[in-house]
Amino acid sequence: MEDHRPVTPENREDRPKGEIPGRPSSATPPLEEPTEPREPLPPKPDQTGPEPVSPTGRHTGAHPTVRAQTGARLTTAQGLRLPETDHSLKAGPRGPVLLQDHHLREKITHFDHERIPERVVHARGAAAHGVFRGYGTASNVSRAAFLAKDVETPVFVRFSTVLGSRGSADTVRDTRGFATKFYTSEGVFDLVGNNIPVFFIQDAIKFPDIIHAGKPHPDREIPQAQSAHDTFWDFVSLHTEATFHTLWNMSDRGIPRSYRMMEGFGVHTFRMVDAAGGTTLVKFHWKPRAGVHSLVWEEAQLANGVDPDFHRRDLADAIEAGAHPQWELGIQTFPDTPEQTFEGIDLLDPTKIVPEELAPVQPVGLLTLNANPSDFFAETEQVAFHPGHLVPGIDITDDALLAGRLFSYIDTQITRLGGPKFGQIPINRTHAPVNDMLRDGMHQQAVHTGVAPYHPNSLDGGCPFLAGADAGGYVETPVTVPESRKVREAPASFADHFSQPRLFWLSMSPVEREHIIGAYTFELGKCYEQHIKERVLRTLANIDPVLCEKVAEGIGLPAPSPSEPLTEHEASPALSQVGGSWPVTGRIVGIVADDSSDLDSVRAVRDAVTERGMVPLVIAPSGKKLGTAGGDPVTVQRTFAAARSVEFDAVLLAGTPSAAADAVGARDAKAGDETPGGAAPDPRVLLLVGEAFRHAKAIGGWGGAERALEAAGCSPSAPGVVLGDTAVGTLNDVGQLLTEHRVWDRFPAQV
Ligand code: HDE
Repeated sequence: MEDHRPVTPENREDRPKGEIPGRPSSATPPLEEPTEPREPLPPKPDQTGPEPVSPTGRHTGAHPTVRAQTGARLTTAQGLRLPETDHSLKAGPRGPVLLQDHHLREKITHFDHERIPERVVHARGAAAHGVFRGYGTASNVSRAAFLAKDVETPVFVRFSTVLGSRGSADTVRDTRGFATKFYTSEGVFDLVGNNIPVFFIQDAIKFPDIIHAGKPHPDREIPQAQSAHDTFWDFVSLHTEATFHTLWNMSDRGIPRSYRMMEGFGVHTFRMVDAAGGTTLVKFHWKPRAGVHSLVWEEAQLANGVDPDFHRRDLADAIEAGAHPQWELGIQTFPDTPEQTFEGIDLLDPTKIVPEELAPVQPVGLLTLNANPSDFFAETEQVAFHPGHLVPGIDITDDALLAGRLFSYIDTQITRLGGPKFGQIPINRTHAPVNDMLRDGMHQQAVHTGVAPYHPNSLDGGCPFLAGADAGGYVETPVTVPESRKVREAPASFADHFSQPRLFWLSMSPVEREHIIGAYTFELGKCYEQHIKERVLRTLANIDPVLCEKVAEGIGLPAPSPSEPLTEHEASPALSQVGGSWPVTGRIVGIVADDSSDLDSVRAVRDAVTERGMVPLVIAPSGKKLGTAGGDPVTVQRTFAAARSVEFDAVLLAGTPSAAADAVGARDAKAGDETPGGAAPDPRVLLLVGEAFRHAKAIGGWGGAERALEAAGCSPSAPGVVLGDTAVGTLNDVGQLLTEHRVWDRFPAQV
């Protein structure tokens, strides 16, 4: 039976983070192949589909618990028990393989077809199950049942990068998808959003263009999962409505610290409908309880190599450890006027935000992710989102970007999931009763009854009956469509491509501006074509002259002057990630120690980290427990060889029993890569501490740790370096620093 206990101080030592319960780990003896048959693990409660019974009591034919594994014995797909699976059927041990071997043919044929096309965008992702609880605060604007007070709705959320292929790395500079499937009592509602509130384009017809430009070059198929190449910058500098989204990508938002620490946005304006038919325009926001935090660029690049699954692992580990990530769903509301503008901002333009200071985000419910998928393919890969999966109380607007999406998402599943029946795949099944008149097709799972899948009919007693609004039916809002001519045009206000990028730039703190400058300088430094770099600089000049000058300096080109007047703005503090204080739950604290360390203090600080809801990882020269000679040995989670700074939000250097003794990492010279002469800090510890310092992470130490700090090139008097008298005292200060995510003062502010 799988061990789903949350990790606690009591059991943590036996279950180091990242190790899968029930599988061999460093703490459990290696498993030999078992000899007794055992029932497979039971399904998690959320692995079963909804009861497939229609309101009239008829069975729809779908099995609610189609499970791959039942019984303890190996079978064919037809349920025939098998005595052997390691050898093909042959005419003698050295003879030819016989074609009659059904098991061989079935096994290989199935294997040959195991892969399905990856998503054309958002191919790489990670997902989790959870629950959404409505606050009831939206009930005055929407009749949606799942938003009502204390209604709990199961959800499945998939996070993703956009450009990379399925096997690409997590911490690339890119937009992140944030797609939520709500299995509501009224049918599935999909909120298919991103972590950036605006989009590159205003009309879906341009989607193939931006994606072709962002994907690898068609000749060599490089670079993978990057925007740092000529075709991307060629397109976004020619197509300046992409300027704002690109600026968000170049900001810290393009490299989130964790999926758990991202905002989410519905991007388009939606229309909510209340019980009386009244309408309100809204924009959706997800606000992470853990705060909005990012990596720094060097850290992101290192993580891509050291741990390409950085975000995927972080999400799964946090959920397994019981640190369930949470977001509040919020809405900005706007009167549904014929102009569909708010404070002069066109609400149908998906390249524009409405600053939160003008329209505050009102919380309407809480999302908690509390279970990892148990089958990546069946759930994370096969989940199919669609912005047109709506419920009564939520309707669309005439946003031309959204209109194209309403077509695309169903169309793409037909290729990706092999036909129109993807709604019957367990992860996609609605939890509401289904009584459609869709019949047949590839992969039909349901066995229908009745003879009249058409309307009107008399042979099936007129069933299924239609549902008006009073019976929970989805009735489109009867909005007035303005009288007009057929044109291929956009409204005049859509031509403003620079005022909001400028608002964003002016709202950034100095350190965030430095990061933006660094990002453009890096990306353009990867381009080959000079005229493309010059064109990008011309767009930057229209955002801000300082931004343009600094990037121009970095790539060695002259800075052009703006071609449009620079607009004036009040800063929007909600756009900045710096400032504020956030919970430290789930943050990873590395504790560097070795056998010469004061192990009582190591135990004390490790337990104190856990008590504060953070995750301690002891880092030592080898995987051998520390202090085996006496007392309670300390389990090691990371060796010096396997640990890299990117994994830790803060690093603690354990002292020696005597403050005068050698610093952490000091050990006698033994062999190989160890520093000759002994008692010198290990170079891998120095690298770890030096990187943590460069990446503005909190660093603490006690009992002689200053020697290692100095050797790593970080001054003990620098901001965010804590030298404490005791281990727990040091942790208290480091924990305080962690609430601000990074030691921002350590970055030189020049703009
Ligand atoms: Fe998507 N998008 N998109 N998109 N999108 C897809 O659907 C598309 C857009 C978003 O985790 C595809 O099932 C068009 C905006 C997410 O499974 C595809 C346009 C936003 C995901 C598709 C857009 C998104 C997708 C690929 C321009 C934020 C991943 C596979 C009109 C509001 C969902 C699939 C998941 C996936 C089309 C623009 C978010 C091809 C045509 C704007 C989070 O249908």
